[in-house]
Amino acid sequence: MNEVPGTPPATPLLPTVHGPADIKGLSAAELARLAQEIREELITVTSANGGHIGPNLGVVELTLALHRVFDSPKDHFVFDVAHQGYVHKLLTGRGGEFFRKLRQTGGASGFLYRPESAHDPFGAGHAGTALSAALGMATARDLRGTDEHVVAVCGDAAFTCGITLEALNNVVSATKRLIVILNDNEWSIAKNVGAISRYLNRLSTSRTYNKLHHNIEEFFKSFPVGAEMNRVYHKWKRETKDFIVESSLFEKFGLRYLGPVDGHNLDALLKNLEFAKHCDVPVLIHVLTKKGKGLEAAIEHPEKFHGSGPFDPITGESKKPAAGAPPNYQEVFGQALTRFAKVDPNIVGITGAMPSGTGLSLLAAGVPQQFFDVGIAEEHAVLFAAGMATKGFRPVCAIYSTFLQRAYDQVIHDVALQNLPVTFCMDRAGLSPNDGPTHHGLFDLAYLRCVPNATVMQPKDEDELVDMLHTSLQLPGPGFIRYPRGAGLGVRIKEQPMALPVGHAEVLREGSNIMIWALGNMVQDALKLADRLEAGENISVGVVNARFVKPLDRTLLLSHAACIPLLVTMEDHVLAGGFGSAVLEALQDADCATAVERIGWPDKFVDHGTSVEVLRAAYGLAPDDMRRRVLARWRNLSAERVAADV
Ligand SMILES: Cc1ncc(C[n+]2csc(CCOP(=O)(O)OP(=O)(O)O)c2C)c(N)n1
Repeated sequence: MNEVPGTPPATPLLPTVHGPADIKGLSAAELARLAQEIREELITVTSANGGHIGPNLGVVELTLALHRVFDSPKDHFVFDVAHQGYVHKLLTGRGGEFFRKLRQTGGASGFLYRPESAHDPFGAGHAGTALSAALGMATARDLRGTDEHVVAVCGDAAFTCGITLEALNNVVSATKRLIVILNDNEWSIAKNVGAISRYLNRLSTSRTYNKLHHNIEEFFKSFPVGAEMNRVYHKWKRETKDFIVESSLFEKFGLRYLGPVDGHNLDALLKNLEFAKHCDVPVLIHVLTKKGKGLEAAIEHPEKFHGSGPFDPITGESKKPAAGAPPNYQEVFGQALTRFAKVDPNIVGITGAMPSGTGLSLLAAGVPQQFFDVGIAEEHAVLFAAGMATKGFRPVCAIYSTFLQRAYDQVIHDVALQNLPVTFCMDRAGLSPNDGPTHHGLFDLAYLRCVPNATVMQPKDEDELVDMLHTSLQLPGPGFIRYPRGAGLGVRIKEQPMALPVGHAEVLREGSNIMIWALGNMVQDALKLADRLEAGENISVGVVNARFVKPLDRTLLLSHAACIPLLVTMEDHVLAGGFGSAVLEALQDADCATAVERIGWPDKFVDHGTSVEVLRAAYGLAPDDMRRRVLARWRNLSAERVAADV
């Protein structure tokens, strides 16, 4: 912080802010000091815990201005994605220790979250929801006849989402009072893509538009300030601007366009928000911000610091993985796809704004003409893939499990119904612990298992992931491969991938009393569980790597069910409709009453937490819990069998 030499350091302001009321009386200098303290706190906490540091550093002044002008929680701020809500949390009584445990068990969620605060009117985590939700709130307000303000805070990449555009199309027919902030930093996670992004760039750099705007403002500033003058000024500005330069896209949708405004100039932000507050038409304020402002490394590497793991707060250096650490699944996927695409020009990779997260940036670097980033547009990504598949291409859609939820209709109606050969690589299947319920990939088996023509699989390690990709690229219809966040097991990756026999499981360890059927990343846990079950007990426990959930290896399953008293299923997925359910259905269809103990996630939204292990323990899935449950079931079964024999 800049201090005048010889003057005592000012008392920190941030600890005195317990709610928005505490910033209302601060002077301009104090607000600037508070902004600096907030940035320091953001860097301290995210450098330790990881988090969305870049987006939050960019919205410090904007969030301060929002809380200064509006009156939360009476007025509502709806943040798109809500990954940039840390500053809002710090200003709404969620600082101190709670914020220090950001994204950890018992600490603040990384997103807006209704149960966390009355200041979070709408939770999120997925992109593109703010404008629709805010419009719904504004319309509800109008129907109730109340007078609160609703402000949607949308990033520029939100305008690559179909839903945002659908909402934009409805704004004027729904309400006269809505404030939309377009927080334009030119970045999605990667550089923003598409025609709207290019348009915004032209709008914010158009010299004619901006010069005119500036000149009119200067002209009116020379008059005494008054409500009437203000009104005339804005009316005149509006009309003149529309007359002299083509009106903005937003004006064509019926919103009053204000800006572009320097998003780090508090005074300009306050003036524009004050004006918007008194408008009797929906308003969009185009705010230009710098992602990562206040942290050199984050400005230089906006993609890396969009959402980062822990890093050095001074240098921005991330913690390096230990030498010889296994590669991440997404890295293995990206490398394999690039290798395959180099020899087959029909293979293309498609991402919805997640090139680095999915590993597709490797494809972009290696075979750029076979790589497509379509923006945050999962529905379009899947349809686009379907279209390419009709022309003989082999598209690979790399979409996180949680985000594929958004394209469910396209999966069914456009890909599966027409049996088009699109491969879906669903990273982050299973837990995304620090992000929490919006990001856990715990539902994909349930929503895919019921889709005709789908082949659904999960590899036990990264080498099998490559085999599955290779296998899926030869299927006549859609293939879905799910795999977890983070590191693989460190197994050797074969030079030549193997085409797996579809619908066949792999027995890894024979057993005669209990057979564990495990899926994907649970196979390792199953092998450990088998050891722990056998230790000190007179039982024999086998393990199967299920590989395919659909089609399930019924032949092997029924052969086990015929001679093994207890089957256990293990999956990193909710129990309802998942892999264990598939096993139960297969047994039921064959009139087989073999006992099945299912291990998976309960019928609850799983919270955010410090790690997978911590969350598993919290939901009764720690190694000891699993052993206890299976043993109890085994003992009950044994007791029943003894009783039956008697
Ligand atoms: C449906 C969906 N797809 C992908 C993501 C991953 N994602 C999180 S933030 C983000 C970029 C957001 O960019 P923008 O809205 O411009 O905000 P900024 O981070 O630049 O402030 C993306 C793609 C998501 N959250 N939701």
